[in-house]
Amino acid sequence: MSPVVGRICRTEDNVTGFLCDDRVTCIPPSDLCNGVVTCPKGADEDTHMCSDLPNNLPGGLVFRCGNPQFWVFTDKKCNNFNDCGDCSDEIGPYAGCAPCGVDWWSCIPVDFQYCSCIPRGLCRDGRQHCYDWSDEYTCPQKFNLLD
Ligand SMILES: [Ca+2]
Ligand SMILES: [Ca+2]
Repeated sequence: MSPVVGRICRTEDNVTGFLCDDRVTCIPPSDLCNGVVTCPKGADEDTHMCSDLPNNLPGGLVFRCGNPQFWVFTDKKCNNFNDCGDCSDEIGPYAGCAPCGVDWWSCIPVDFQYCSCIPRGLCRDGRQHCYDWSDEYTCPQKFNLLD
């Protein structure tokens, strides 16, 4: 039996995950094949599965970037970080991400690291993080949100 059949589950954080051999433990996809044993019996570091990435991974855990040569684990999609390198995991119809959450400010970032949201902690810190400077002039400081 293929080691990747019937491996899709839901983690405690409600993301699609990988089911360990104990059929109980559900781990985030990005814990797979990272050289660190996460499953009780080490199924997340299975030699065969990890030998030909991402082809031997359960398909439901892989997101193909705009450039199909690149891919990310599905828990890296819509996390506001530019994991694909071209932001295709954060912006556009294939990613299908929700708007920025409350801890994030929506703008076009100057940092390559982000795509369409920056952490609110970067607002009003005296440094430009949005092309339109809205992080310094428009974004309310976090403690003002409840005013
Ligand atoms: Ca991402
Ligand atoms: Ca800033």
